[in-house]
Amino acid sequence: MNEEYWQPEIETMPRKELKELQLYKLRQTIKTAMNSPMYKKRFKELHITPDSIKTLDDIRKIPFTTKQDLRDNYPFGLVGGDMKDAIRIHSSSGTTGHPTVVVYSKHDIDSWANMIARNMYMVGCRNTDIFQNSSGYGMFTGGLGFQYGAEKLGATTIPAAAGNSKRQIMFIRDFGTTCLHAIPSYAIRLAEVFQEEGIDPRSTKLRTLFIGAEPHTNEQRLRIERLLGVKAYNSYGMTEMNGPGVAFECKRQNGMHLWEDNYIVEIVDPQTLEPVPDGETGEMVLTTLDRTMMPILRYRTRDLTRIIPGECECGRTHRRIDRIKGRTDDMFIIKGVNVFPMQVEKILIQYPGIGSNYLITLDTIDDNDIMTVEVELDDMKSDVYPELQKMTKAIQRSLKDEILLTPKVKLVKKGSLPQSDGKAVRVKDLREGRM
Ligand code: DLL
Repeated sequence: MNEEYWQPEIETMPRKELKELQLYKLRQTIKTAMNSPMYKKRFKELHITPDSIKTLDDIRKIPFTTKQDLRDNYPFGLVGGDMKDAIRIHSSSGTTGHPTVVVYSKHDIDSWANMIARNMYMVGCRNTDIFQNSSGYGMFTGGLGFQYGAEKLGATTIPAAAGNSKRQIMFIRDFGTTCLHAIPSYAIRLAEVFQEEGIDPRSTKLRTLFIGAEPHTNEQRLRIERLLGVKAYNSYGMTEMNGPGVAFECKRQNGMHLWEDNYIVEIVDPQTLEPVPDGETGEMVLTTLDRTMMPILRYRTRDLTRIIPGECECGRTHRRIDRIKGRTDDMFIIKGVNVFPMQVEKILIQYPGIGSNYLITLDTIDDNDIMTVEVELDDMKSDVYPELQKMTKAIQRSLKDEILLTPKVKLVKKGSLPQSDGKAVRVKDLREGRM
């Protein structure tokens, strides 16, 4: 396999130099963070300054940052740059109460776009390629994130946005799309529509897929590759860390290179929060190194993964993380939307006559991911049919407003859902290939 690099000096930087670069950037990052209301207070209490960081291991003197910290300091409490330099805000779905907000300067947007261009180049995309993005545009980072990255690469971009599969296929055929960004569940849906329309995806120019934003197994990836006749590369990221682009597979498709010039990665035991050795699974903790507006230090991602030990044949020196194996909290992702069971609960309790026992079932039917919310009724209500129907519809609408997708809602008799003695099991995931 011939290797070409977007930024050879950075991508293949000897590890010793890479660590020196990280140390330098970490100190800069602390300097910026010290101007933010949240970190200013925190660092003062703990006497942390750039000078307290003498080696990379000293990062452990810095406390973790959590999603709760971002919510408590909503919206701009982590901003360390000057707001007059802010040019964009993104926010993440899947939070109850305040969303998680990230603010970007021009530098931050450029740096993020460069990282995505680096990823696309790594798997063979060039400025002659035609890139189509089936991600939702707007506050979700998969839209504009990839858009700016693909433009930076110089590809011709088609910001098709989410949904309307027949139109996606029309664009793929008419515009000669060669590479596509899709969440894995949507890639499967698209393959199904190709089949329904009687079109062989292999008759198009589509060859490369970037898939991410939700967990998927290697079997699902192989299925996507087989159905669409493409190579599908895993792409990891999260809003708090910019969005997509944080880690990406190279042509070896054996783990995702995490860009260590822009992030420090730690894997910790989720219970003790102590580091685990390379190769062992734990919770990933990330620190931004190249953000001038809103740095985040030691962010607990809640994602479980491991560092893949050893060097990659591609020659890149940035370490690889394994496919995400799960989360340490109860968040689940369906059709690319992040959902916490608490969000569902919050809606259900607003309805009189509804009991407190509920169950969310996730299933794949005809290659489509479906979410069903079953909730127990209080005794009296259960036989007034028109009223029940009205309430089902109303709950469905409120859930849609809260979680941005429409689940099936079933009101069931009191006592008919499983009861648990310990921690209630709120989510049953029956989707194909779930771990
Ligand atoms: O999903 C950013 C993104 C967009 C990544 C497009 C890749 C492609 P959030 O909505 O903030 O951001 O969700 C972040 O999604 O903590 C993981 O749990 C999950 N996730 C993201 N990428 C992957 C992946 C975007 N490749 C959360 N495999 C993260 C498994 C993923 N899970």
